[in-house]
Formats: sequence, C-alpha cells, structure tokens
Amino acid sequence: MKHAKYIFFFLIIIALTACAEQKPQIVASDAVITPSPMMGNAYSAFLVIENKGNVDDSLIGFYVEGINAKFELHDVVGGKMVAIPEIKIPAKSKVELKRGSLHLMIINPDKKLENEVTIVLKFKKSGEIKIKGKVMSPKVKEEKEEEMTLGCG
Ligand SMILES: [Cu+2]
Repeated sequence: MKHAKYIFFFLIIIALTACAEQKPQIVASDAVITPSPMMGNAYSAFLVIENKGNVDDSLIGFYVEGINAKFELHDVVGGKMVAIPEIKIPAKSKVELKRGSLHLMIINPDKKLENEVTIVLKFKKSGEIKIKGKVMSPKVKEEKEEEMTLGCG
C-alpha cells in the first residue's frame, strides 16, 4: 500500500504536535492590594500564582487597568524592598506573593485605588493574564500613623 507511508508520517506529525503541548499553565488567585506601609503614595499587591503546566514560566511585569503608575516587581531583602526583574514560577508549583516577601508594587499612581481593580500580569511564556484585585482599606495604615504621631507628642 502506497498510502501506508503517508499514514505513518501523519502519525509522526500528531506525535510531535502532542510534544509541543508542553507548556506552562498559569492560574492566579487571591489578589489583594493595600497601601504600602513602607512607601508613601504606593500600594503593594499580593497574590498566589500557580503553574499547573510542565514548563517553567516567569512573571516579568504587570500593570493595573486604568491607572498610570510605576509598576515594579519587589522582593524584601534584609527588611528592605528591592526591585527585581522577574519572579520565577517553576512548573508544577505555587508561588505566594506575600507581605515581607515577594510582591507587586504600584508607585505614585495617578488615581486612588478603590474597591476592585484589574491587574494584568505579564508572563514570559504565557503572555498576559488578568486577575481582579480587592483593594483593602488604608485604615490600618492611618491608625499606625496616628499612633506614631501621638507617641511622638
Ligand atoms: Cu515593594
């Protein structure tokens, strides 16, 4: 059969396509934004990023829809915040961005962030992924400042 050869090649192509399916699969959840206790006119954002795929990926940037600001990826080293170029999200693992550790930083926004905002996460391989973030009240921060003011007389 002359066609048998073609069928064989088709099967190889199908097999190669299946291999090409190896990719990261990013799921972002639990996004929360709070005024930064360490920086004036800035917000920190925390969330959980899970990579359910079989290939590593990296968060390389982000922005908040409708907001002009300086957007940075931060880590905390020796109690100080430092800007970093990317946050690695290895295959089959979960990375938690949390207070005192990795987080997103929104510096000098042109508007006050309120209620709920849309964060657009930019990944090296997965592209842009949107997630809703809940903006927490700045009450805690104000209370702290008040305490400090009172404490200093
Ligand atoms: Cu920061």
